[in-house]
Amino acid sequence: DFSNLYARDLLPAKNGEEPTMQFLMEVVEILTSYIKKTFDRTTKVLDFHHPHQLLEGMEGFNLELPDQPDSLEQILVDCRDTLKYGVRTGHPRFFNQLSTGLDIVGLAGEWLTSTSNTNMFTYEIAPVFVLMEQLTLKKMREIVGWPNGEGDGIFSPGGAISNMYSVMVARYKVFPEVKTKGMGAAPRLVLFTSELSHYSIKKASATLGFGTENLILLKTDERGRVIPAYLEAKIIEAKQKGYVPMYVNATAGTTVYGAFDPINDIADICEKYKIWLHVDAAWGGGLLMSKKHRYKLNGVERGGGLLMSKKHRYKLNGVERANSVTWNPHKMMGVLLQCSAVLIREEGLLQGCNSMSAGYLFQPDKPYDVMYDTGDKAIQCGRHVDIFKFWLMWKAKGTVGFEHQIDKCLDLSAYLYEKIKNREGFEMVFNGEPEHTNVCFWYIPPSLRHLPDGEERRERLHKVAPKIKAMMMEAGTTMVGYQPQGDKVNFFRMVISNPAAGRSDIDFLVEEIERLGQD
Ligand code: ABU
Repeated sequence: DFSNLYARDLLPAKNGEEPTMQFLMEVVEILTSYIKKTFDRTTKVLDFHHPHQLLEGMEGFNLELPDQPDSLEQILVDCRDTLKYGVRTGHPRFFNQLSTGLDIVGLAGEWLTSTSNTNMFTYEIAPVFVLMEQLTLKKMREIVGWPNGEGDGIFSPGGAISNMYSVMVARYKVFPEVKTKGMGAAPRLVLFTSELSHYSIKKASATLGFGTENLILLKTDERGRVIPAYLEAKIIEAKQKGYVPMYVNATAGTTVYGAFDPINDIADICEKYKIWLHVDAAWGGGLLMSKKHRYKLNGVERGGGLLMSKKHRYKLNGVERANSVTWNPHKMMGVLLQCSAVLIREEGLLQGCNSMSAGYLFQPDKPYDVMYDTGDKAIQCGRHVDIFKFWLMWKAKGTVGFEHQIDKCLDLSAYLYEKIKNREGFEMVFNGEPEHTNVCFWYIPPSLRHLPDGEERRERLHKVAPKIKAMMMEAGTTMVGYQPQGDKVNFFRMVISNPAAGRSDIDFLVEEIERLGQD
């Protein structure tokens, strides 16, 4: 009975050990029951309520903060209800986001991380985690293809921040004086990225003082990939205007289409004009773990072995030529949120760019090698331990386990593509097999199927995906994203990164869209 017990009765209170253990056992019961339900296909993905309903308070669950302490009984109700009214992002039928899944070993890592409640800024207070981070970053750089995994990097609070780091470091490389004198010390700098790249590149341009007008958006082909000749033309145009082209972002796996920009062609241009090449592989980086999906060999035999053509265009071919790479294990690798790395090929730039040498934290005369005090490379001071769950998952699966997991997701997206490409009522947004797990399509309800192409059809079709999605959320059966893009009206974007998903879940999604999409 927790009705007469309060937080003040738990450890470190005198005689607090027993109530603490009982309370935590109850919490574990809540957690394990949630986990079991998450993987049970007969449970809903979500129990949707509008914000005003949750704010008004559900039975026994009130979001308002009290002046006086609630009993532990109420706290346990709050724990249960918080999960109950949330979304089960690990459910095999949750396809709404790029980050999905509920890895059990990762979860154990996250619990232990919270229990240790420490900060990544110094070796002094996070010795094991700092070493795990260094070793894991090195392994990731090896997989990118940098010799001996040399270089630098840091885990950051998400892909947008990782991308921002890349822009900062690129600027520091060419105009280090901006750190002390500000942007007035540099000429007019311009950056380049695809019109379909993640909006974080635009955000970084604004936040870091370049201005969004100095970010040149590049045209893409029918599959959403940068057209290299267009990039080169834009670089020449910028130079003719007296601007300094400084940074090119190539995306490996765009957010909506899952497109891979041709990295080798872009790298050739960057080398020619001496421009920093960043590869935003936040979404596509996971494919680096897959032999099948990262490379394409050109089949030219040399010295008895197969050599990969430097020029070959295939997904991540050429990524090793980048100066920096963003890679989010919390997406395709199914690591629990958050887990995002920025990798930098040249050592020393991160430290040079961001260090402020705060004397109270980064004392040079500590009793250990202070190069392990990695916190001054960050733009944050306090930094969450994102590494442990990832390191633990890697230990538990091995590299080969991640490879299987990723290959399975790509197989499932191929299955979905084959299933709907010629199915009545479905229309693909672009032709051809998806490069990543993104499958983009319209569902055409029966009443629109015979309407001729034109404004009326477009207007009506634009409303279909939001309407089906709203019904899906109300029913709580599955979740998938939608959006307009360019001149294309709202379409569904199916993405598969959830290791729990199987063919039956893909079948379910398709049938659910058909069921809800009847006129
Ligand atoms: N950082 C991009 C995530 C977008 C998505 O999950 O759909």
